[in-house]
Amino acid sequence: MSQFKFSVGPWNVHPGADSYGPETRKDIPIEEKFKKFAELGFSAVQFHDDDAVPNINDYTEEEIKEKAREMKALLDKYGLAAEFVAPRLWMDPHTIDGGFMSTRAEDREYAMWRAYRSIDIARELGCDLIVLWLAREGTLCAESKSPVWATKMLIEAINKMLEYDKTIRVCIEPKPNEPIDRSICGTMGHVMAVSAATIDPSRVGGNLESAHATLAGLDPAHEIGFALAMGKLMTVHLNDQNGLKYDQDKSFGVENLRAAFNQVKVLKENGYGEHGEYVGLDVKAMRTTTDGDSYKHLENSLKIFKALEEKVDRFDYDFQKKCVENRDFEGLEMYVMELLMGLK
Ligand code: XLS
Ligand code: MG
Repeated sequence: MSQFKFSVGPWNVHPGADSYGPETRKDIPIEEKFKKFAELGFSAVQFHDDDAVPNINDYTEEEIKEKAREMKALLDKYGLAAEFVAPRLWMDPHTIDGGFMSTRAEDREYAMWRAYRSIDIARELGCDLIVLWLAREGTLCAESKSPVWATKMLIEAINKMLEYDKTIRVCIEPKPNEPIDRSICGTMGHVMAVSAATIDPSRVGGNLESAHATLAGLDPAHEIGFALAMGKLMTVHLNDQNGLKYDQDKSFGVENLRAAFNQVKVLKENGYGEHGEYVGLDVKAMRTTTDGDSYKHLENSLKIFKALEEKVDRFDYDFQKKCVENRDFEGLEMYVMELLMGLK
């Protein structure tokens, strides 16, 4: 039995299209996904603004709130909560050159419109958390915008959100690249600095995604630990990644088992979840996965996470202490490997 509550987004179950090929699976209606998420033991659903209110541009602010209330009723039907709402600032024509730091004022205004609607939707869904994955916030051409100006535009946008709703919390999900070439806020360290620069740092934190930390050449558990040390880890996106290439959103633990073990360990050791935080997944099935296995990557990720919880529960902290005192890190490392391989 896990000590954690888990969340997942509807985009984690998808028809398999990628940049180089069409869909390979049937699309699944969101209500069917909610039913299965509840059956798999998830407690909450992550949303983009237009997951909750499709075709969001076509509606007035009041109509958007009404449609969000309809989505809330659907969540209630399956006993699911909403964890967060994320403005999807990477698909609309207004976000071709980013949102908050677009070089066009009308596009920056559009990004704020989506950010404010995300807050409205979050409130109707009963949650107080906004996630900003800054997909296109940066440059494709380095000289197209000043990194100083762009960073200040991000802080200004977050300040406007904090003023729009006096208790909403804003959580940046850092990623160093893709689809952008040079990201403005690529690691948890950047997120903590941006948080400190806002009008209310207590309401601005981070969402650490395992694959994004790996793409930055950093250790996910250390990125998690850094945010925990600052008291600003608002959620996580656990998954895995095979080296420095495109974002793979692989099932949790399937590539880097020891790194996954240490992510679970740092969460457990530091009381993550005690203030209602969820363990969020951001995983995608392989394109080759068949319709019948559309949820298997979610099941696998949960199973691996829970198995690693048991490994952490069995971790011999006395042995660790002795190894550290004797500077026997070879012995400690081998103990961890034996624990993970089931030899201990
Ligand atoms: C990227 C983001 C993305 C969601 C949330 O990893 O998590 O998957 O769209 O914005
Ligand atoms: Mg993510």
